[in-house]
Amino acid sequence: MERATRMLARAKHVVVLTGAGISAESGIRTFRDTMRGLWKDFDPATLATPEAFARDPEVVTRWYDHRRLGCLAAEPNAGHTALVAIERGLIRRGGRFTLLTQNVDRLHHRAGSANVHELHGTIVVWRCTATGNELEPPPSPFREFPPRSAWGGLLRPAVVWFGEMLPIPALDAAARALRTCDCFMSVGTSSAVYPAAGFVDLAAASGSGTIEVNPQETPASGRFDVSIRARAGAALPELAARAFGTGT
Ligand code: BV8
Repeated sequence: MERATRMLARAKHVVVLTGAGISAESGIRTFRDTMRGLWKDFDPATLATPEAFARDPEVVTRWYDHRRLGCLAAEPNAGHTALVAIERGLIRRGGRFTLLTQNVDRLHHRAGSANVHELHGTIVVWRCTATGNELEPPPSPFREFPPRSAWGGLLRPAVVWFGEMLPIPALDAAARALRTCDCFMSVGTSSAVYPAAGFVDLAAASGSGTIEVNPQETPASGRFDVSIRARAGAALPELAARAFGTGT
């Protein structure tokens, strides 16, 4: 924790990558945790694909609507608010902060993070597959599955499925930030999904210090300078307080 605090306290440009683990303490099941109840027999990795949507749009849209309502009902937790404190602390002292998230739940935005890039899109916005038009459905379940837009096409969540390209603006922002950062922190991700799982290597190649925050060891743990075995909701507020003297 001391080494990570020093890296953060000295940093001019911090890049943070987050995964489902930072939202676990908000009650949102992580991507690879087996889900309970209705969805316990479904493998997320097979449902989060264009092929699954083409094969069974009803099951896929029911799964995503179930998750969408869970995300809308959730609240940001101490981990999310600590990242806001770190961002504001850095800006106060003339530094820069870039948040790259794999999460689709919009909790970073709701916590108050300003410079957020959604690498895998967001579940709160849905897209008409006929016109490409996007909309933000109300916080109530769709009435029909698969849902259809007013333009007549099937609606799908505006997330990035496996085999789909990430949004170019988010990828560009990530590439630019990873070239110039001097402190890279990966929080709550199993480092299983690319290209995000390779960001630690890009940051290290730019001479950046690298920190992982995860209660479990991951396949990438050995590639970080510092690996903090702790929950995001515990480690991030402590890092924010030690490095920036701020509460969350
Ligand atoms: C692409 C959809 C170009 C929305 C998701 C090399 C380069 C490029 C691509 C590939 C490549 N190799 C393979 C690929 C293909 C593929 C891929 O990576 N496959 C993997 C399985 C090998 N990548 C792609 O297809 C990407 N597209 O690159 O386009 C292209 C196109 C075609 C062919 C090649 C290249 C698209 C990737 C996006 C896929 N969509 N989600 C949704 O339904 O959510 S990814 C999905 O996994 C989620 O978005 C999630 O965010 C992401 C990563 O998972 P995690 O966030 O890490 O969550 P997980 O449950 O795994 O882990 C949680 C962690 O939290 C755990 O470690 C746990 O210990 C920890 N934790 C728990 N509690 C806490 C905690 N940590 C802290 N505090 C706590 N309290």
